[in-house]
Amino acid sequence: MNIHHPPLSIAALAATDPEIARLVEAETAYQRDQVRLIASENYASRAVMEAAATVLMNKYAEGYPHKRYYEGQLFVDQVEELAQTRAKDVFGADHVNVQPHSGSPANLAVYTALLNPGDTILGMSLPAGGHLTHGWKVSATGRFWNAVQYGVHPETHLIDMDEVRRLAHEHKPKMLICGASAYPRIIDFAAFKAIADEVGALLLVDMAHIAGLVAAGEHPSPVPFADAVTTTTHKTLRGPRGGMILSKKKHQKAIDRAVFPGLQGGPHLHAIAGIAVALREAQQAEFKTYAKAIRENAKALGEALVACDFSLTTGGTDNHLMVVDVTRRGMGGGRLAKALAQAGIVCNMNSIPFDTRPPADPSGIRIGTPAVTSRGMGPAEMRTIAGWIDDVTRHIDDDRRLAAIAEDVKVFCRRFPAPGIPA
Ligand code: DSN
Repeated sequence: MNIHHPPLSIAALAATDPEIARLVEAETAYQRDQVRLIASENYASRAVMEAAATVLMNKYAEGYPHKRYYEGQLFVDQVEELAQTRAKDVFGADHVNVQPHSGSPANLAVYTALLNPGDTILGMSLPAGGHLTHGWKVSATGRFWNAVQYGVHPETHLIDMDEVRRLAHEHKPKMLICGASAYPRIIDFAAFKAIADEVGALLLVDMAHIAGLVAAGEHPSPVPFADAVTTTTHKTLRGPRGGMILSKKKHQKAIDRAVFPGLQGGPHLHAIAGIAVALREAQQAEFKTYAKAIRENAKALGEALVACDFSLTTGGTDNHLMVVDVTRRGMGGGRLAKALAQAGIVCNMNSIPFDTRPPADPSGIRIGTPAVTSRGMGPAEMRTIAGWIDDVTRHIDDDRRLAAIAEDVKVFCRRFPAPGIPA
């Protein structure tokens, strides 16, 4: 192959815009030198980054392959078709739309495709672990649709299927939504489908967090059960930032029309190329090993944290993340997340179900293992990280101690090169 592109370099950027170049370099070093435990983040491969940083960003291609509004689509139709074919292969879907710019627009597209404004939807509430776009009141989805929300059981913190069923029968939603941003257990899609069928509702599954696990068979697939499945492409799936909608054939037309021209103009072909590459990576045997390791690492990290007297909502994790109640260590999650960041360990504060603390300093932190697993870290490293988290908790006001941990973290991280980042 005659490759005209030089390896990714920021030499031209540095010459044209040294301020942005300096910030990109600083962020690169930051991503290299920190333990990144944000459950929704990852490290895209160099191949994905190269695909997303190409001349494909120069194209306008409104429409869909072979049905575009502009001439000159000699190659981009093939790019989009490759992404579609691979997505259908990886997830076993009838139809896929790879154009949504991210997860929230993908959800909005499904709503506008399959519902009328004002229809009733039933989704998981944000404080229970759901997502803004599942009908939370500050989101457009909570304003333009009549959103009813279910939560988790007050004692087990597991999704309360009795409550879901009761609310479904009481409110007769046109669409039932499941999928979560901060839920550490397996979601029973068959049970959601049964409830949707009982009340004649459509089922939307937002699998953004677990898409990589689903691709690798490490979480049951929602595809056989759902009318539509939305996802981002940059979390466990390890692609560039983007979104996809998988759906049953019968919804193809409505969903495609909702994405374009309903909500978006030209698709981001450079992102779609990156998605195609990520999906090719997800077809490889190595990706299955990776997804399995994400879960093993989450389990090891969770057990090590429990051994340090932290408690986990639901008592553990089955997937890539955990929500840690830190209050028994005498502090809130906001204060701990800031101190951890000072020590080179990056996560986010998170409410726990039925939290009585304020959102600015809730009871918990959310921790995920997709990014550290991409660096090749394993259970032994998870125990080291848990030890540092414990250490930070013990010395939360000691800036010198936090700085010393950050130095240790940096040395540790150098042993585990991050995909896409020069060592
Ligand atoms: N912001 C994402 C997350 O962190 O889970 C969800 O959209």
